[in-house]
Amino acid sequence: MKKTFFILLVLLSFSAVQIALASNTIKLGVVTKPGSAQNIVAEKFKELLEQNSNGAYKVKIFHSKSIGNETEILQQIQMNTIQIGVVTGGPYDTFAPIVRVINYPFLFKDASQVDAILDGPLGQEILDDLENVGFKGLSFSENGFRNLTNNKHAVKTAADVSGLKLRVMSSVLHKSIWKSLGANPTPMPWPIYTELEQGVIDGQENPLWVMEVYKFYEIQKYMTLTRHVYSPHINVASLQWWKTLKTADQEMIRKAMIEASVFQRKDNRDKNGARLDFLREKGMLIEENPDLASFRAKVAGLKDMDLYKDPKVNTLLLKMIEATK
Ligand code: EAX
Repeated sequence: MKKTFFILLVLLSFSAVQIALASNTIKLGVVTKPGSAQNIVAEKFKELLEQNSNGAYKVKIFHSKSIGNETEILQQIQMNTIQIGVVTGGPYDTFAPIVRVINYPFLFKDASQVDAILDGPLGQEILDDLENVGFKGLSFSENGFRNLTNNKHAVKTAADVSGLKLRVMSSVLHKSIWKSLGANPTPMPWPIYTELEQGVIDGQENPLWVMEVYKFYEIQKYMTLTRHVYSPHINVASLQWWKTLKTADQEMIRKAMIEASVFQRKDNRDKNGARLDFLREKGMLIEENPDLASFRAKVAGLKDMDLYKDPKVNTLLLKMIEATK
C-alpha cells in the first residue's frame, strides 16, 4: 500500500515537472526559411532567452510555413496556440490599420531615421496599439526597404509599371500602392517562387535579401531599386499568454527580443552591398537610379484615401510624415 502510494507520488510529481517544463516552452512562428531575415531574429532571440533564463525558457521555432502563412500565424498568436511571432508588417494591416503608417510609401529616408522613429515614442504608440487586437508588441526588426523585380522589361519610371501583374502581400495598403502606380496587383501569401516561375505573376517586390535567399535571380530578370516601402517585422507575443507571466519574466523576454532585433537590423544592413554585387553577378539587370519622383507623384494621394481615414491612424500618419521630413 505504502509502496503504491509512493509510486503514485513520484508519478504525480513527475508529471507536475513536465507540465512546468511544457508551459515554459515558447512556440515562435515565422513564415520564412532558415537564413531569412525573420529566422535570424528568431534564432538570436532563442539563443539569448535560453541563455539569460538559464534554460528556464525554451524556444521552439516553427518556420517555413510549418504552422501556416503570416496571417495564420497572427491568428494563432491571438489565440495563444503560438506565443511569439516575427511577422512582416504587411499582413498586420487587416488586424490593426495603424500599422499602415509604417508601410506608407516613401516615408523613411534611411535606416538611421527608421531606428530613431521606430525605437522612439511613435514606434511605441504602434506597439501599444496592438494590444487592442490581442498582441503584446515587443520590438521591430526588419525585412528592409522593398524593391521591385519583374520578368517583362526594365522599369525606370512609374509609367513602366503599367499593366505588370504583381504579387503583393495580404494588405490593402500594398494593393492600393501598386494600383495607384498602374500595375495589376494580386495579394498572395508567402512563398511565391512557383507563381513567379510559372508566370502567373510577372513580378513582386521585396528587400534584397529575399532575392538572394529565395533565389529570385533565377526567375526574375529586372530589378529596380525603388525602396518604395520600409518593411519592418513586428515582433509580438500573445497578450493572453503575456498576462500570465511574472513581470521579471516579461522584462527578460522583451529585452531578449529587442537585443535580437538590434542584432538583426545591423546584420541585414551590413550585407546589402554584397547582395547587390551577387545579384548582378547572377545576371539580374539592376536599375539603381529610377525616376522616383514619378513614383512619388502617383502615390501622393494615398494619405487621403479611406485606408487612413480612422482618426487615430490619420493623426499618427501626419505625425510620422512630419517626423520624417
Ligand atoms: O520575408 O510576404 C512577403 O513579401 C514578405 O516580405 C515575406 O515575409 C518575405
